[in-house]
Amino acid sequence: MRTMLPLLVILVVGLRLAGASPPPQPVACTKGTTDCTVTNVYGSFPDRTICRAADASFPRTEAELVAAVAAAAAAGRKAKAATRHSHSFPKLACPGGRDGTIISTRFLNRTVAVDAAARRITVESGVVLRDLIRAAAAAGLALPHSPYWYGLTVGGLLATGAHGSSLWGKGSAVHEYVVGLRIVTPAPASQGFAVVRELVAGDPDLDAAKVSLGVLGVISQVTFELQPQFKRSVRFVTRDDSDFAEKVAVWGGAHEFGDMAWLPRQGKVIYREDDRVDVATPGNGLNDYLGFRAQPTLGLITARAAEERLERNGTDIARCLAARLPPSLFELQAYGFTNDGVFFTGWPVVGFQHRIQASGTCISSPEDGLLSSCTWDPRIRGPFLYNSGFSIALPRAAAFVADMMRLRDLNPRAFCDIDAKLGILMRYVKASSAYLGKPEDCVDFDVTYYRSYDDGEPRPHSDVFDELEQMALRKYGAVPHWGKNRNFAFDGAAAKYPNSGEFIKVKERYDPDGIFSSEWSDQVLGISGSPNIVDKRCAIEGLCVCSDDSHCAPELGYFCRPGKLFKEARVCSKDKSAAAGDDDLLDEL
Ligand SMILES: Cc1cc2nc3c(=O)[nH]c(=O)nc-3n(C[C@H](O)[C@H](O)C(O)COP(=O)(O)OP(=O)(O)OC[C@H]3O[C@@H](n4cnc5c(N)ncnc54)[C@H](O)[C@@H]3O)c2cc1C
Repeated sequence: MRTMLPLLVILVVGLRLAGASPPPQPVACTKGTTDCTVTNVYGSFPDRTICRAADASFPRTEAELVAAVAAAAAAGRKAKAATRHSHSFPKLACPGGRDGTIISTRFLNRTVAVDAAARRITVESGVVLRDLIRAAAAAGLALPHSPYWYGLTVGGLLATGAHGSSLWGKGSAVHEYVVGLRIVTPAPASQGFAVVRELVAGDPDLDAAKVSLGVLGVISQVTFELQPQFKRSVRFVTRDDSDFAEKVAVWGGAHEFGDMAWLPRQGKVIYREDDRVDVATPGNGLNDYLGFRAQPTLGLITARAAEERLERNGTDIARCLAARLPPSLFELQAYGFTNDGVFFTGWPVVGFQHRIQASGTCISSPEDGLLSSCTWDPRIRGPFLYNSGFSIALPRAAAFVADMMRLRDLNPRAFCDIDAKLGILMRYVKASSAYLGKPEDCVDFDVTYYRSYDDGEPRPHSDVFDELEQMALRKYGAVPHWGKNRNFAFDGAAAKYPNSGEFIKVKERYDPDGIFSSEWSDQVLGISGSPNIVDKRCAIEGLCVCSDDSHCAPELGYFCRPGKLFKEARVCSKDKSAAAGDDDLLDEL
């Protein structure tokens, strides 16, 4: 997720804060460890609820974890692993029902073993990515690929198939580097209600456990195969988007860690030229990505208030003018890269893998009483965002990009909000043997956009965003990122995975009573129910695709209409005759 808002940038770019106020704990209990709730890092799931559970446990050892799973299994109660920060947007972290038990991996956060000779590291599942890559580096080793944000836990990032960007070698998904794991699953009374299953490379069950949505049990430990420490050389180059569609097909082959960000309104693409270089290459560069640094909360609140005014009362021209600033200021600040950890003196930035691959200083800095925080901290009324991520098979990616550009050309100003959030990020992910991993080599499209704090409040040009996503999912067969997106994106998702049936078979063996299954996991795995929540204004919230005007906001002039380019799409479009015409008039100026 790449977030930053126009005024926010004016207020904060250039500031480096010592403190940060790490995000609040997602699990809260009113009486000790009973009567609990769990939410995500935004404090709000896509349906704006938080989840309830009867109790929570916080195991510190594998034995305590086994006891927690056994207690849930013996009582026939629903259970689910929850992590330190709970970054997934959908309701993955919720145990089923309202009387389940939350098993937090917060204190399962140790490095178990590092074998430098065998290039392997074993960590507990609650270890955050930051600590994994640092422990590897301390032994002269490197995790070759990872997500860009290092606040994710090993258990959570594996469960959702999280990735960086690469088509080289085994590719960018972290689960490709798993060579063993220990998972605690429910068991019959004769085995004490819980067992530890040890899976090693070559065991077909590993293809289920590596990307599991948390429905098989709780992973206790994971062993990764690493590589000798290496350096990368990074350079960002901005060019016009005239050859963007051709480039998307080849960029992942040209650069080991290459990615692309498209600024649709500006008609530009920011190409990341990022390659492995000899470890002797001079340079001690650091990636401290601006969007993942702590920001002054006052600035975040002010920026959000300004953005709300623009969204509600602003014109397209005003929104588009504001949207020009963030990309320019990020470029001016080298996106947060420095050549030596302090100063940026020019591209390329060369540095060790662990200093370049991921960042996230807003979770690392000392508590400062909420003077500053991560951009998305739910304790303040700051930026509030949707984050959609979907992957399209590489052979179809160029055609999708061409369609996106055609949609943009119909009304470029409708795309300004995407520019304001630093564009659509494209990353490469390789086909996986994991049953719920990517079925084909693909390009992952990641887009962040404005979310209202008010349930059902329409957003200007949301029809364009919705059409784009529906086109990706339906016309191009995109698969949604398990840890991102709004509900409608998961409709029929499991059927897009040729091996989802194999996954279900393993689930039935590991957890026949569905203790680790929830309403949400049953819906997205196609077991029962639908992820859609059909109600008034559900399409405005992304909880459904509209099939009736009431799913939009007809009283405010938003009606359910076909897409402008992808006619099969159904989106909430503003009826210009019903709406005030100010925008149109001003746009002519
Ligand atoms: C700021 C930000 C940046 C991001 N950057 C990227 C990125 O670069 N690339 C990318 O692919 N994704 C990215 N994501 C999305 C992210 O990958 C997923 O949301 C994610 O992996 C969540 O990790 P988590 O540790 O917070 O797990 P959670 O969201 O807390 O949990 C996810 C699922 O994993 C299960 N789980 C957790 N631990 C265990 C365990 N020990 N055993 C069994 N199941 C378990 C949970 O029950 C739940 O079902 C980003 C998200 C945010 C908010």
